[in-house]
Amino acid sequence: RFFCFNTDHKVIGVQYLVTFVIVFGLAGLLAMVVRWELLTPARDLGGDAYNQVMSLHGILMVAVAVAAVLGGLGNYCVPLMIGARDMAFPRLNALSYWLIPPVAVLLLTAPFVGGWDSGWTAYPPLSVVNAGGQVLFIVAIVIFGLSSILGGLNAIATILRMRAPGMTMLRMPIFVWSVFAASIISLLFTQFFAASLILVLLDRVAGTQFFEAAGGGNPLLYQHLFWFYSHPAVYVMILPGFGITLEVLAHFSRKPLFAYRAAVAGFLGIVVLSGVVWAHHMFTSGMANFMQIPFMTLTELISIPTGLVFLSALGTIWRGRLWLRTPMLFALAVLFNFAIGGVTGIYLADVATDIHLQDTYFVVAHFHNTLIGGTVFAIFAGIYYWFPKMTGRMLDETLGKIQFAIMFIGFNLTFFPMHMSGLLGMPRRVYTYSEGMGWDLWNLLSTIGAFTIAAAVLVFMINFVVSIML
Ligand code: CU1
Repeated sequence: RFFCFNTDHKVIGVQYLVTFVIVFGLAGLLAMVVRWELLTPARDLGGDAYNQVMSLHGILMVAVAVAAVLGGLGNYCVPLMIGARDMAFPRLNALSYWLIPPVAVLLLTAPFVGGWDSGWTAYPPLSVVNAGGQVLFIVAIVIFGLSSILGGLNAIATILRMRAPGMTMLRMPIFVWSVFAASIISLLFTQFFAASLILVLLDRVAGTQFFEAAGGGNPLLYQHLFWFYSHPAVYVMILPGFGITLEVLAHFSRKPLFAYRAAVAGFLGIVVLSGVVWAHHMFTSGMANFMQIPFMTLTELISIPTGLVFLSALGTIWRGRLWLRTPMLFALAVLFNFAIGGVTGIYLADVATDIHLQDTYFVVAHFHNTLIGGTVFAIFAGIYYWFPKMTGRMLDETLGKIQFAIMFIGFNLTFFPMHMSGLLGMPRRVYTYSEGMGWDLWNLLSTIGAFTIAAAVLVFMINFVVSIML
């Protein structure tokens, strides 16, 4: 059943989860290559190979973060949580999943036609003139975008129309609300990423000059279109992570969720604000100066709805009788890790500090704190929490705690030092770096940390196999 076109939401949820756990493993191996290269300033791979590895790591991880929770746990849990028999459009649901394997094939064959070296952001002019792998990347992302849009549409229709009698919107489990909020963003914003890449494709193959300054085009136009999707996309990645975290915190604190309505308002506030903050990625790119203060202010306003979510989380564990099982440990770690990612975000949203921090390792540290420390830790909380529901078996608790301990230490060992190397001015997206700048020690620690995370994921894989087999 799991290798065929199947319209059952549980089967599709498992298909998504298994697929993205594998993609996560692959993208993680690429991260090890990146960290190996950066262990010392010496040149191991060289610039071309490094850029391709870094680009592939970026886009695969973005895909994992966008689709693993929504497609996997969202598909599996949402119909069960609202008392629906299945998703609103079961065949569309299966289609959304089966659009993913071609995406994987395109991305993984790209290295054989020269790869692409423009990162997951694919900025022109580089993305218009580089090797042919870029074309495969563009086609892959357009297909992946279609899958996201259809998935978002399906989830929204399901949540609005398929609830059992008596399941009003404000009685829905908080995870369902988080899927609903993220799906609105998927449905509305994904098209802009696809559109920006199709314009790049036209510039490459049809002779248009959308991004060619000599022909009257403007490369900055791409960045506006791209970030108009890609900032909201970070909330597609984190909102369902928040949803899982709140579910798990409530369960293992043995209390109902605190300030449920505030958390819902927080999710919806994030959806609204997500569409008006994109230019915070462009403070140093030559955008008009008068746009800086409004975008800074709007971005910093995001702290308010995010603060509501944290209020709900902290109020839930406050005076709870905490039961520190593996899912709970991961959920508590989400709060710790994401708090760091949130606070460092303020310095990046602030024009004056961002001018210094832009394109340094501080940025890399910031978004890995939110996306690994937040989303990936939440995915593990969700997998440990719902695995028994899916399989009828528990994941091993001892191995789970070992995985958690190794991963929490490894994660912070990897990304805390990146704040330091970033503050010292180390640029991101480089395969080598100057000696004598004080960057060596921090890079050594980051690399040790990265391999520690890999060890933790290995423990998870062992736990998964052992728990399924025995
Ligand atoms: Cu952003």
